[in-house]
Amino acid sequence: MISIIMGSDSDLPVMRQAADVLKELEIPFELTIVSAHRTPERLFQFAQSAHTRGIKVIIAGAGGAAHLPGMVASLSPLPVIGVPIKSSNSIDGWDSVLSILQMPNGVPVATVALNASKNAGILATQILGAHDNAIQERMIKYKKELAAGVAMKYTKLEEVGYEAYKK
Ligand code: RP5
Repeated sequence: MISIIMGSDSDLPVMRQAADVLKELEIPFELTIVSAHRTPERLFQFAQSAHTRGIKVIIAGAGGAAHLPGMVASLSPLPVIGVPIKSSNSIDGWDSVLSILQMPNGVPVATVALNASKNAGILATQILGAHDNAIQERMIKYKKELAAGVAMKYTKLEEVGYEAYKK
């Protein structure tokens, strides 16, 4: 089971992409709001108990002064994937990226690209797949589908030429 948490419901349009890919890959997940600044007690309660509830990986998204992933990583023994979000209080997205990325030694957060919660879902699945063959098989299939999608595009592009090519 994967846990997807975010600092605010305003993060949902980005964070739902993690949920969508986990659904596609048939990985069970929960999704909720935990705010580092507005609900600090809830953050502590969540982070200290997640591993006791069968959660294996935490995906945490936040924007601006994005302390949620790092604080969860400081309290939980689980791997934490951080999703920096360009949110309403973010200057340009770099604030979110650096807040999540620049963790001190001893407290890692696996940080994906800005707004890349889909990649967070895929990475979480790959972590589960490292010790679950059925899940790993799904990732192998997923990668084959990615390659097949690109093959269709370059075959068409080479066939019709760049001027006639339409997406
Ligand atoms: C962060 O502040 C949240 O993760 C969100 O990205 C941002 C803005 O929150 P709202 O003011 O929209 O609730 O803590």
